[in-house]
Amino acid sequence: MKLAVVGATGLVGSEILEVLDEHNFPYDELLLVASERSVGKQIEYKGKKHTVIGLADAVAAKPEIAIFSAGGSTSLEWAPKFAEVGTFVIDNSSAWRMDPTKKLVVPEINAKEITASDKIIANPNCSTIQMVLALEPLRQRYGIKRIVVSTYQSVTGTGKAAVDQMMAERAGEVPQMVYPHKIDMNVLPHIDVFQPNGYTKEEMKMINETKKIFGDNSIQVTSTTVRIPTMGGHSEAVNVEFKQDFDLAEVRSLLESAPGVIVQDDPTNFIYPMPITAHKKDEVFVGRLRRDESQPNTLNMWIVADNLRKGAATNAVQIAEYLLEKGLV
Ligand code: A2P
Ligand code: 11C
Repeated sequence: MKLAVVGATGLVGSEILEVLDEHNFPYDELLLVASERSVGKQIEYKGKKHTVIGLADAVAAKPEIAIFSAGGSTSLEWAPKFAEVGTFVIDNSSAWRMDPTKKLVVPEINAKEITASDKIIANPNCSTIQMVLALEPLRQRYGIKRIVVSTYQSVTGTGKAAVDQMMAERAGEVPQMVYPHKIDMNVLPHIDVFQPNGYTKEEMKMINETKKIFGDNSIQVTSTTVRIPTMGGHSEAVNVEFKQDFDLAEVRSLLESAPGVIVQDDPTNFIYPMPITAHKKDEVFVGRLRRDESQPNTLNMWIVADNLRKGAATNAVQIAEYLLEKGLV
């Protein structure tokens, strides 16, 4: 089994390598792929030196699986070339997510939709993944009418250059500006580009991807996505209106038994999810569970996950694991 990691030199790419190692993902050959700038560079991984190769050489090697995290334009151009030689592409970019011919997969929710002919499989946006994973057991039990979400997102979601901007500001150096404003000691109500309807692209991703993953266009979703000067994970305040009333103790127990979800909800002991504790963890953490007393059938919750893990690398590796488990590869 040949496995390619495309974008292996990037933030998500290196997280993918870490998760593959932690999960003991089985492969015979690992191809590390990046842009022409990095071709020939040596990367030490699991005690072995790997030489970075370019995309054309990677296609020629016909890997069974390629996990892509090299941006949308690379995916648009290259994913079909891999698919043509029989590779399953698991793509972290937004390039294919809303294509009706492509599956948008969070394994715990809808991996069973994947068939042998799904050669390009889309990994959802990080802020969408953590929200839908925590909502899924509640959706199954009560049905969802409407979701109102506000996010508090880590600078790691933008990439390495954004981390560098924040750290340079913190050190009193002149930063290379990635954001249109200072990020340290600040909060930006702006993630990705503004759309004609006044929402940002990140907000529209949360709205559209949620409906696609749940396979339900009747769910109403509205979103405000915000960048905060933190690392380690994205946080979300979610207000969800169900179709039926719920019991708070049952909500807690449904979440406690949901795969990939950990409840951290003990306010008297100041226990609730935080990016600092979610960092480097594969799970999604949920807390601050409480009834919205302003309207019926409505719950408030706080959801945190490492955006580079379950929001990107872990979810992609889990899709690859599913392909192996089901004998699709
Ligand atoms: P490179 O390091 O050679 O630029 P990040 O989001 O952290 O900046 O990482 C982006 C990743 O995508 C890097 O591994 C980067 O490689 C890779 N990448 C960017 N553009 C291309 C491209 N045109 N072809 C292949 N890989 C690319
Ligand atoms: C962020 N959610 O935090 C973005 C990063 O569509 O995969 C991931 C963008 C995407 O900035």
